[in-house]
Amino acid sequence: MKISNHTITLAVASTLLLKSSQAHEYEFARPDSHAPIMVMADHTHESGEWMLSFRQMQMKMEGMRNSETSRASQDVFNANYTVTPTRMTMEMTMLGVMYAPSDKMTLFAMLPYLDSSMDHEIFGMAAPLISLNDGSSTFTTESSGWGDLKLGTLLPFYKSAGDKAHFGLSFSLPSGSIAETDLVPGPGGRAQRQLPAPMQMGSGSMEFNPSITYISQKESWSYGAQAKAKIRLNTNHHDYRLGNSLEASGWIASKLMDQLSISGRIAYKYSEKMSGTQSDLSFNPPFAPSRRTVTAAFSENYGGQRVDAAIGFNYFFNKGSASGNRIALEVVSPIFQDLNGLQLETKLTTILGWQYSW
Ligand SMILES: [Cu+2]
Repeated sequence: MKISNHTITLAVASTLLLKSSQAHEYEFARPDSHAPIMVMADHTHESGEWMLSFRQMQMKMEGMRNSETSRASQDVFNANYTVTPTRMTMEMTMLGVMYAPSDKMTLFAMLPYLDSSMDHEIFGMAAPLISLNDGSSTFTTESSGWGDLKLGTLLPFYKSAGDKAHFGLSFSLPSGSIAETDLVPGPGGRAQRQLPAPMQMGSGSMEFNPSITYISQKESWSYGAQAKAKIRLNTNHHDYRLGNSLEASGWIASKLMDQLSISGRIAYKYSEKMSGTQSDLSFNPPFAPSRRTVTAAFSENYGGQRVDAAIGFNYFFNKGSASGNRIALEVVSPIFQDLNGLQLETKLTTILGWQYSW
């Protein structure tokens, strides 16, 4: 029996045709077409589409750490600091808008509102000297306000069946205050004093944020990865510049139902030390010239590296009057922290988000 070349060609061609018609086409209308909610600039839109988003994030930090080891307040006092942070909570509300003037470009803007609180402990012998009047050796500072406005564009550069990739280019403008003060104990007693950088609303610097994102969608699951950098372009008017950072994140998501997906994500973040000096804060108290003020006043106590693990859920309203709405939740926990100098350890971060596109 003889099979002609034509028959083979036909057979191969029809197999390929069948395969390609079964190959997954990228679908926007499913819960995992957006990354886990903590990932920003993760998706692009089609020409003429708008999206509004609202994220509510709570980040908790507690206890001090040097490198990979937890440290007690006494260890911080032994390192000659007069005050140590013991706990910090940051609540952030992030408003976002996206618009695609064409399939080749999505524009976005994001503006955070921050509400932070930091608890401190004072070195026992110094407490009476920097006068808390009530004799207490702890105090809390608070600050809140709008943060830095971010404006950017997302540029898709690759699309093939269920796979997509885009570049992100954005700038963060120093719109957030870096002059936040609160009642802080110090030489001469409790007074309104400049708060350290982690309690400020913005970085005070112009920032350039490039990113690259890749997403692959299968029939009932998907995965994605994003790398991004934060490059601080100038020293702010308080004479310091927060360190540049680099972050890589990878996730996998599975559709549990048409409307609901579950995700797992791992992220690695590296940040440099601060450069410059927060001169309002980093001095040696006159009553004890060998001692330093608070850890967060000194540049060497900034930066480090961290690995986070996260679990998340995305819910997409795909029918009815709520169609186009999305809600999402992600809970993030560090699994590795290697911090420069002495800094607060990050604990749990939770983020709840709502998105609506039309
Ligand atoms: Cu969007």
